[in-house]
Amino acid sequence: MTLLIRGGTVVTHEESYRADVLCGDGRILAIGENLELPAGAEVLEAGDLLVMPGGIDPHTHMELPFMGTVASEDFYSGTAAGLAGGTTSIIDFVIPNPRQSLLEAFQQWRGWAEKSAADYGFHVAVTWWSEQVSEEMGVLVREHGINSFKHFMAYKNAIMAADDTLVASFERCLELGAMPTVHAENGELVDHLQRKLLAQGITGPEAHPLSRPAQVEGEAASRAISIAGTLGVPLYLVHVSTEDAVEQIRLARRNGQPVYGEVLPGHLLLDDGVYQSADWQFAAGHVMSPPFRPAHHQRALWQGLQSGDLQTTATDHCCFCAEQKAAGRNDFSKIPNGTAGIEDRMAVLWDAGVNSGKLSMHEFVAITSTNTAKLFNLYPRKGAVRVGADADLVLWDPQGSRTISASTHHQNVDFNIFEGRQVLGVPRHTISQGRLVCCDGDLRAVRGAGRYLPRPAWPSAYQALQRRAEQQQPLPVAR
Ligand code: DUC
Ligand code: ZN
Ligand code: ZN
Repeated sequence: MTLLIRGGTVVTHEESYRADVLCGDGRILAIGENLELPAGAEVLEAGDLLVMPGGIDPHTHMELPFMGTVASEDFYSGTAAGLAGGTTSIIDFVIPNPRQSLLEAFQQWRGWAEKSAADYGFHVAVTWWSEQVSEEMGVLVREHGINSFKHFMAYKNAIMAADDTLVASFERCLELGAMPTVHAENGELVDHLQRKLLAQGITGPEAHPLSRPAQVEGEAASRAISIAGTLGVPLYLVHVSTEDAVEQIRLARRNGQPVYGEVLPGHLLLDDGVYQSADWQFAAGHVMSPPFRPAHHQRALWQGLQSGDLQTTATDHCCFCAEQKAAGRNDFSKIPNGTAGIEDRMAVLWDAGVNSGKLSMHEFVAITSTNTAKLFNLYPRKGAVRVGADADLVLWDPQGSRTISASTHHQNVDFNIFEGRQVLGVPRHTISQGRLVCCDGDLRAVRGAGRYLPRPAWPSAYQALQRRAEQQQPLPVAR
């Protein structure tokens, strides 16, 4: 199928210019002014629309078995909702049970993901440690295109990785040229505070943020950064939500340590007031970890994006319906943690970031797509508008508007943390693998059309970092 996008303005992370874009065989075939229309090609008039790389969401949990239930959004419905919102690729997480083979879990997730409507990759979580885990990490890197491993520093007695596992796994990542990533919350403190609050009879969702205060994230971020710095391995922190963690990242980067951070639109825009609602379902609907924070943290997160100390935006898309959240009716620690967002991430960030003047449209492309592609070795296949890249594009309408609501969204969940928010700037059309998959609100997602994205590791670059750490040379100061 050949598609000519005619007359729009191409916007990348570094430039913008008027051009036609010709797509065929799933790729971008040509970019230029007044391109000739090949015989049989479909034409999409872009007019005043911006032609940008499709969004990449580096943090989703489709159909995740978690906290005694399974996330309501599966790989088809979730990636379809992403396409409706301009996101054309995801990186989801394989999360093995402790003592489960990583390879077995990887194959399980690969099977579930076959129904995806958009391209997908995986980070693999290290939830326990043994010689077998170490060997399987090697197999995943060499044979299955995995270049990032996730570590949950929280969720004690479930999937938490304690310090011994972090150290062993980070060292293994270094050998393999893979990126360690962390969910930075001190799981011991969370466990302790949860018990204490319950013993005091505080059982509602208002206890959720009290059990996970900002220091819990700051401490874990600092510890993970110190471990990575000592070993000489890069580090990526998922869903950074506090000023404390941004400060740790900023300090490390100022010392030349390769540390990267991701932020979620919810943490940029919502505060912990949501947990005070008298409506239990409303408050529980916002229960995710890390929780929404006192408002002053938002300023630090925006500044982190503006300064480049935080590079990516994600959603942690992990959906649970009201009846699933009800499992924690008498005990907040049993409310399944998770909120939706894949459909709204780009529009919310455009509206709150670009329209407010906090971000340029080039920075918007960088934080919604290009930076993720670069960090996780998908660039320039993804995250770019250039000849040879995958034809994954979003045609953005800066004048279009939408009111976000669970009653109209495509996400398979009955709650939306952005309910009622009006956004100016929306995806008008989405193109995946050169196919028009969402056209003016008409979602044409195809079950199973998504492809697995292997992501090669970077062994030689990492060996240089390791040598530098071993020689204990001072790192150059970043400017
Ligand atoms: N946080 C959530 O809210 N849900 C899934 C896992 C996580 O870390
Ligand atoms: Zn997490
Ligand atoms: Zn997550």
